[in-house]
Amino acid sequence: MDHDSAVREAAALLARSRRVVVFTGAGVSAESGIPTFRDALTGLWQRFDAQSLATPEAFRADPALVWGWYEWRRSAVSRARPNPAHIAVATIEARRPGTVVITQDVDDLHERAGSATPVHLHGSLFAPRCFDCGQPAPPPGPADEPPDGRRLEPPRCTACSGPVRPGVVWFGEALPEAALRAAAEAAAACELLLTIGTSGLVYPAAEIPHLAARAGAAVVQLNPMPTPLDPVAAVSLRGPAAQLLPRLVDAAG
Ligand code: BJW
Ligand code: ZN
Repeated sequence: MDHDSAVREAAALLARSRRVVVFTGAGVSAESGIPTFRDALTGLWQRFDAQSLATPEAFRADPALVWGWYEWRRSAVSRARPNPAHIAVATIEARRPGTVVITQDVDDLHERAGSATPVHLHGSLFAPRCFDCGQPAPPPGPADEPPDGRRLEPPRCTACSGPVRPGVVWFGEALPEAALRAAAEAAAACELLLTIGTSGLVYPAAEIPHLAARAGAAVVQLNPMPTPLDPVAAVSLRGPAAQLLPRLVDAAG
């Protein structure tokens, strides 16, 4: 299928669907300048891959390394702006009340584009808590721009003086129960699921598009690269989300 007919077919699916789920990954924020999770790291962190830093074991072994990496990312997100893909997602929601946005991203770019209550499956960069006792910690002040490659000692918990950690879900940790339940329910009940900018490699989140497909929904994928979600996608639009999604949304009306 050529590009234009794929956009037309995806737009026709969107136009006739009332219950829509938008499922996003790091690729939706790529054109806001936020590196995807599986991009190569820079600075101090170039010796690591992101997967090796996003674990409780890494934090336990070297809290300053991991906290510094997350503060560097938080500062990049704070300086970034939502891109046309985030805005197109919010437009889908505005035109189809009942749309559920489910994101694996720990940034706040969906919210800043106008999405009301995206379901965050992997937590948030803006909700730190104590590593030892779980007490929420005040969000650190506005993220200054830390020089790329700075280790940073995490703040200490006011209740138990344990180290404060980012409020994200690391490998081996359970996803927030309410968010996972809401995502699974929405996927099981939707007519159309748009999966945007995710490699579809990380479980249980990657189960969500499969669940929707098994329940009879059409799955439309936007990604410049092939992914393991290709087999369940009725239409795969190969290209950057910030270009393709606004076209799709305009064509669907
Ligand atoms: C563009 C673009 C553009 C580029 N436009 N697109 C079943 C099978 C195998 C393994 C497991 C399994 N079940 C569980 C596991 C283990 C593990 C796992 O999945 N491992 C796999 C890697 C093999 N899962 C877990 O450990 C999970 N926990 C768990 O299972 O707990 C069990 C438990 C139960 C009860 C009690 C206790 C335990 C937790 C997973 C947490 C994942 N966390 C991270 C880090 C979050 C914090 C942080 O950001 O630092 O979440 S990992 C990372 O991957 C991050 C992302 O949200 C997630 C998904 O990545 P995403 O978004 O898909 O990004 P990329 O970079 O992979 O892909 C970007 C895509 O964009 C690419 O396809 C590009 O082509 C595309 N793109 N430019 C559109 N312009
Ligand atoms: Zn504590």
